[in-house]
Amino acid sequence: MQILDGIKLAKEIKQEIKEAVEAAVKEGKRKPHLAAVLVGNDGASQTYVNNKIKDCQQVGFESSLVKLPNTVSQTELLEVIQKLNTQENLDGFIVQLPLPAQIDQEEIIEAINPKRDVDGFHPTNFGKMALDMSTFLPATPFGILEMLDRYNIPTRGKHAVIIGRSRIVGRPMSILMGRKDFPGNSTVTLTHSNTENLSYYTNHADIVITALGVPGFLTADMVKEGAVVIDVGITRVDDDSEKGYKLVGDVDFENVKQKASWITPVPGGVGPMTRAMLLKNTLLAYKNNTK
Ligand code: L34
Repeated sequence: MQILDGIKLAKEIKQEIKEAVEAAVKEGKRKPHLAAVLVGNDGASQTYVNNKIKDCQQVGFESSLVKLPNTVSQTELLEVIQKLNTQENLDGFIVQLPLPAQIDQEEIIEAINPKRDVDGFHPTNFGKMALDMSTFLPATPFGILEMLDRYNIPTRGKHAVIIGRSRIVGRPMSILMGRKDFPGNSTVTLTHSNTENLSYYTNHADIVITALGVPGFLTADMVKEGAVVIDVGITRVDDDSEKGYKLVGDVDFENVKQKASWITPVPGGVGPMTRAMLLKNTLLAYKNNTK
């Protein structure tokens, strides 16, 4: 078993981005600028967004954090988005999900200027992605592709089984793994909560990608010897550590790792890659804006 080290790769990617920024600034250009909208005070969302802001500082991006209360209305949030859509010298922004129940998430995502949608969530960008057109790829699937690429994991002709069909991970992942490209060219099975006999599919998978949010869901008996296992799940589970919780993936890591050829840890796997790809998308938006 070998570890797909998301922390190490993210560091390499951030170094590359930092050098690109330094080169642009040397030419007299402004710095790339990313904004993040954080609604409410969910602990995990706060951590992720704070880390995204720190990442910006590390690579030399400008960053802005827009914090809104949990009680924000649809209209207020739409107003914030309209400002970010046109604010000068801003390259991209994200609205961290999930949003509170009173908010219509689809309407919010559709209100984002697709050229600034560095999450790649807008229907225009999702459509371009699905049609192999150049666009912002959603950061988590993009991060997984980058991992497979940089570790040279064979994907062509392989059977990739994805568990979960969310709009931000499972569904785009299924499209990207099936593209005529590397990484890609896989035969894809997209499984979900209504799949009958799930372990039949996972047992016939060369690559398993779990994006469920159910701790320890994928057990060793569900995995083929030598499979590549990518764990997108990240759930806070209470314990008696100082923090009061630990992070647990969808994969029963200790047992599955004995059978897997390659496996991502949680934490330190897909999460850091997601953040690195957000920076990559922001750099792309910046290049589009400053060429
Ligand atoms: N709009 N909402 C929007 N864009 C996104 O791309 C996200 N996602 C998901 C949730 N909502 C979103 C993220 O940013 C999940 N996600 C995300 C980002 C980073 C990390 C995990 C999930 C991450 O950095 N994970 C670290 C541990 C961090 C910790 O200490 O909690 C890891 O090593 O896995």
